[in-house]
Amino acid sequence: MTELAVQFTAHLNCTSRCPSEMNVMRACSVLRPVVLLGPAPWRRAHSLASFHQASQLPKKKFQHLLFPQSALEAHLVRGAGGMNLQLFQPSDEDIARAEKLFIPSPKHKIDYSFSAVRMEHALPISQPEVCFIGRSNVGKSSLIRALFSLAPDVEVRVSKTPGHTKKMNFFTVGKAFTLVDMPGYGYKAPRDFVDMVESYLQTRRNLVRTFLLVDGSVGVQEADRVAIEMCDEFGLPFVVVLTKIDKGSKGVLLTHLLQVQEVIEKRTTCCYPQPFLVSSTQFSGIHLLRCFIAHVTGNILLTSDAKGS
Ligand SMILES: Nc1nc2c(ncn2[C@@H]2O[C@H](COP(=O)(O)OP(=O)(O)O)[C@@H](O)[C@H]2O)c(=O)[nH]1
Ligand SMILES: [Mg+2]
Repeated sequence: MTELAVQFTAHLNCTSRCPSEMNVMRACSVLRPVVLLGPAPWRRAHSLASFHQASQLPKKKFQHLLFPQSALEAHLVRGAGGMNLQLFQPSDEDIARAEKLFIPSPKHKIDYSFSAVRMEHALPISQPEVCFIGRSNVGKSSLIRALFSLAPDVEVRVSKTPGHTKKMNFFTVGKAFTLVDMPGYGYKAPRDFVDMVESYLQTRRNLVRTFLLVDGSVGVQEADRVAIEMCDEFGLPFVVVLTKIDKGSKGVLLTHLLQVQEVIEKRTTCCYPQPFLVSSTQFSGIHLLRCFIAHVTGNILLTSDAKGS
């Protein structure tokens, strides 16, 4: 285990589990968790889930919904940290094209695929993969649910209690890519988190981008710093996503955004310079993130006037 991994383990508040309980958990992990996942015909998409619906908003609101950082720019001192906020700037057409990937059809099925608690259970897949990691309760599952809100049959469980997701949950998006919801670290993280997540991040060949979520209402915590260092040490191309930007004041969010930018600039070499801002409840930044995922998985080429990565 690397030194970082040892440090990382120290951040986990592990609950002891008896061997038989672990065996049951492992055995269950290869089975489809029907209790949690399955058709949910009663679920309605968010009212701003589609680009078309969102485009009915007044112009400024629409702009802030697509590019939440634009609402903060007026508060940034010129030249002080704002320079990387608009690095990925797709056109409306790119965003609309990317959205098609997130809409299921008989030829393009979007579905929960399988869960795994160990790398041996993670079936090798050739299509590009993206994964979402972050502290428990940072909003991983909520974000994935928002990304998939145009596919209401995809059930992504969001819990009120921290530490719910103890497995890697794999979702397939047709033949285009797979998306993985990783177990959270920090409070109540599963004991075998390091084994599972570390080996996943180090060995998953088709992993094209790791999205590391940081709670925008609390800023970078020690466990986040360790995770950032770990991704960088592994040489993974990763992106920081600030979640829950609807919570708290603009001032607090701005402080945390500048803090994240400083960490990216001074402490990383593999991190995409622009942090993404999202609110899964208000749908801010979700359209942009869908487009970024479509772009990094090689599923869309940006129009020539757009700015890519
Ligand atoms: N206000 C707000 N709450 C959120 C947002 N995203 C998630 N939450 C809440 O944060 C809690 C943890 O979310 P969850 O997605 O389960 O986090 P996970 O443990 O990282 O998967 C839940 O109570 C969510 O309702 C958001 O964008 N805004
Ligand atoms: Mg979760």
